[in-house]
Amino acid sequence: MSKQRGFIPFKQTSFSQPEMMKRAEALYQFSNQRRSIRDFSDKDVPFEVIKNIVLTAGTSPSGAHKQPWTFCIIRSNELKSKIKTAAEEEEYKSYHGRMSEQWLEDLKTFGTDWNKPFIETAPWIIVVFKRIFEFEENEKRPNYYVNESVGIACGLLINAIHNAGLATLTHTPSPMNFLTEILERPENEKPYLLLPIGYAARDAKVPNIDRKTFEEVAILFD
Ligand code: IYR
Repeated sequence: MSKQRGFIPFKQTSFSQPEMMKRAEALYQFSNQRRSIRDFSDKDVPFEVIKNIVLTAGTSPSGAHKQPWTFCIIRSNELKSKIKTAAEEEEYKSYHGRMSEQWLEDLKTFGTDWNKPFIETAPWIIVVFKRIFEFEENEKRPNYYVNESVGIACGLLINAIHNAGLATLTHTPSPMNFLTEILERPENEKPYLLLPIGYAARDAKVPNIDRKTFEEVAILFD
């Protein structure tokens, strides 16, 4: 049984209305500059920055506050090389038979293929694992809303990376059980997302695409 620790007072950080409006608009404008990047520079990024990014992701809400995530933070060239080789092997099969014609057509906009050089070029890779259950005193204990919790944590992670002036990509090699083996994760963890982190290459290009408008994504029930 987990220990109950009662309740403590909460003090909201709040702002005047003009300040609130300025902050909300500024965060939107800044977030709207984020792009998924596939061409990375090999310029290094201090570990302290990566640590704070991961700590930010860990502020995510989660089902019953189980915090069902593990962030594998990888700088080792040997591991990155193993991961790249294994990811490309799976991706090659995906691009040559496993993905539907429609899927391949939909990806043409992004110019992706089975080659994943960014796994080795970016100074850091984070592989996020979801913890589908916990072992406590040799017994299995459930986690709740694991996909939702880890998805939200990854959203915070991505915005924290952008906030630091760095670039990332949500890479989901499929299937990705090779990550369990290479990173020697226990059976209660399943790979969820791979994110290279670093500076965009000087000559990086991004697809010329738009975001949906407010009217396209929102319905106001006033
Ligand atoms: N995982 C593959 C394919 C891929 C799928 C989607 I949906 C994308 O938005 C982008 C790529 C890859 O990483 O190339």
